[in-house]
Amino acid sequence: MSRRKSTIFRPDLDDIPALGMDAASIAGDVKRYFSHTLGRHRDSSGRYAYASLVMALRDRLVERWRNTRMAYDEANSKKAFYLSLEFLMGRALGNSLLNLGLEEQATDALQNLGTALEEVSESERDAGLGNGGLGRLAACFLDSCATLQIPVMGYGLRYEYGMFRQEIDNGFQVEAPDHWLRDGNPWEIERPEYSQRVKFGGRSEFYRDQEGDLKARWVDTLDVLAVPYDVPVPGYRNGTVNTLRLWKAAATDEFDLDEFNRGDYADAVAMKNAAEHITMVLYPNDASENGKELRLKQQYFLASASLQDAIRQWLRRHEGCDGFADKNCFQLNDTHPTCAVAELMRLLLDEHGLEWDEAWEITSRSMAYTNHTLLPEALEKWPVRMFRTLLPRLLDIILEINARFLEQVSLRWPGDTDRLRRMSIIEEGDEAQVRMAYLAVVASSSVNGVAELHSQLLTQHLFRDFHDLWPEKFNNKTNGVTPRRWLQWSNPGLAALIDEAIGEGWKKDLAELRKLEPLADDAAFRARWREVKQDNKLRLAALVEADAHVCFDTDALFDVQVKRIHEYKRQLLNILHVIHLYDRIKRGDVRNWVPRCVLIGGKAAPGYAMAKQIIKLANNVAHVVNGDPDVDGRLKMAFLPDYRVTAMEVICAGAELSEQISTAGKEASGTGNMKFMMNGAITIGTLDGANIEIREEAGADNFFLFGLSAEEVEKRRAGYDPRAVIAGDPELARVMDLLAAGHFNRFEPGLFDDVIRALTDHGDYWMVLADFRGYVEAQQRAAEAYRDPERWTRMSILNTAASGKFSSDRTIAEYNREIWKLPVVPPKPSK
Ligand code: JN2
Repeated sequence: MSRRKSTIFRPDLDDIPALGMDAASIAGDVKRYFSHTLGRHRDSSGRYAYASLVMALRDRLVERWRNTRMAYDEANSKKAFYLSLEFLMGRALGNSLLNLGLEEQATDALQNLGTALEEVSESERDAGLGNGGLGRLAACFLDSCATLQIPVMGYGLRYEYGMFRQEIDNGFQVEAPDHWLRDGNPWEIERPEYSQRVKFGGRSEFYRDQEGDLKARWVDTLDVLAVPYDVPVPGYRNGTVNTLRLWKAAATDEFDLDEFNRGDYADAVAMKNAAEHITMVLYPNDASENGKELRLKQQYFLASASLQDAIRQWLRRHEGCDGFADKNCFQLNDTHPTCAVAELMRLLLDEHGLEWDEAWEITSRSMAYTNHTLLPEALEKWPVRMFRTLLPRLLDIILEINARFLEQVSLRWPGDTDRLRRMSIIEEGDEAQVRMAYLAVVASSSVNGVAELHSQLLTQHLFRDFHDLWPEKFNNKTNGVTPRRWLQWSNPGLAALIDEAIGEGWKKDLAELRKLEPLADDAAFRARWREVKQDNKLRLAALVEADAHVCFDTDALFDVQVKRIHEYKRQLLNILHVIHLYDRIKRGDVRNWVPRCVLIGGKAAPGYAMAKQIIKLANNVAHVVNGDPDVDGRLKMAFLPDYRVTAMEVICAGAELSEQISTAGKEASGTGNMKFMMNGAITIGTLDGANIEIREEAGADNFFLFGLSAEEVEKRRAGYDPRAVIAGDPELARVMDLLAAGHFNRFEPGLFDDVIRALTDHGDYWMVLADFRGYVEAQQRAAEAYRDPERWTRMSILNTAASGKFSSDRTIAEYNREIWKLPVVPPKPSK
């Protein structure tokens, strides 16, 4: 085959005229994509109308993307990389229109073409590439980085299957696969030219280089190709478009050839499959580790591809690695991408010829680690044996890091062998394990928790020894959420009312919401605030009707708990309260009754039996309560199936009471709590995670507090007797009796025995019963406040007004000021 001399195709793109941002230009482009690119002339599904509109928008994003990249290149500034196994992006269409300022134009364009934007938007699948809090936080952070115009790139995995779809069958959770890419994804751009090779297996080989120095290389590996897919991340009306780069695993060519030459076509295809399996599916275990080999492969695959890519970007403009740490920073989203530590060392030592001390200097200066949980079952540990077979060269490096680290510890605390054992990155035992959190702490210049209490507990417990050694590493970055998606987009009615009252400055500086405070005393404003909430409650009621088949009365108090199902989050406490209210109704204790609609939603990890039983219990209690004529509209309960980002956009706007009732000390921060607060819901909650800061901002009068504090929880454990609590509280005893008598499982005997026994026989680890009385009383205070609409509305306004701290813009500004230290780099405006 003759090859022509290759030339670089690099046409002058500067003379392409900027695309029109008016309705007519957009309509023209939509039409052309529909007819010429997609080859359609009619569409009853809305899918092709959707795809055409996205392509028209994508063109406009691409212009700004290029301007942003050129501005970053020109500034040659420091960059940060956000490494995360999860990015829970949800839908992109509404958010892109909002951030580009094209909502009206797109609405008009589609109207002129004979369809409605709202209808077309429904064709988009959620990008559900995350489990819950940690993944959605990463998505909010990307929005804030682009809005603040700082050079941050997200690195993640392009899972073929995202978070499972949850169906409810006879009250039980059933998981269905989420093949979200089936109809194609018009938001991504494949960039095979930036593919990277990732090694697995094989062995380390040591040799002497030309200078006679001992070097290592990783040989006899099976390589997998990492192919990047870029997703644009637009800032809020500022011309910046940052990048989320997602890696897909693919077989290498020689992989196929080797097998093929042995005449084993079927094996060749099977091997190809094994390679591509790495990014097939997101693990659905929110906050619990299960030590599966494929998960470690995913983690290393992300770390290696991303670091090689970052180094490739660096070497385009620099000779060698000097100065790399001054210009590059890697933020590790929990320990999941922590292989990056050893991988950067490997690349610097083995591929770029650095000495250990130089490589360690660069690595430890450029890594930063965020912890998202204190739950012991979520702390990642990988068997040394698994590392040895899968990533032998990384294991060498981890052991060397550990040896040098323990040397440092024994210099500081001579003879303290117990401390050495406690702090070692390798946990000894029947099966030696790598403690990923310790590796992350040792190798990072910054370690942060995600709310004040959580960061404090980290230094007092999990990382106490490390805090003794390096107090300066530890810091707090209280979480936040993007007000663009979680207020402006999800609640256009409230956003318009706020605009009218205090102007539009809050969209970029959420602290300005404080200007709403005086309006809490303005009766006319309160009436309008209520009208908006009423509209949003109607939208939420329609969702509940459609998906849970329960009819919510919009005059009732909307009491909402949506989040992953976990014992520490205590959905069970909420359900016990519902049973208590039901019991009160049945015994006629209904004086001054406040009608209430209780909504619970969330997914259980497929292997978490107790969480699945809690879902079944919620459904059964709802069935009994909703079907009992004695209840007579005083109480409704629904379990909403398939809770996800797009559902939360409707839920947070319509909620009035926000349930944040975790056992104190267990919820690192929470972020749903912030979305509800922004939208004027009032929190009923424990002193846990960011609830503490929410209460501080809103004021104690505008928060329904109950329960043991984190300290009290630990003190109370000694001698705690849940049966004595039941015996001492007749109303609780009645609730437990109803449960035990099978009132909610009449034709399903024994179904809830495990749930009941966890509370009574097994010591009620999560202190559900200990907090029951306090919770019931707080609920009573909430009901009383709700009976006075003026008072409730006042509290609601004051909550929104106080929510400014919980913008992820504030959080990201803190990460940047204290950790990343990146300059603001605005692009040149698009012509
Ligand atoms: C998390 C923390 C979290 C995890 C998730 C295995 C484990 C995992 C591990 C995910 C998987 C997938 C550790 O619970 C906290 C919230 O309080 C907090 O608001 C958010 C954001 O900081 O992080 C949650 N933690 F396969 O999601």
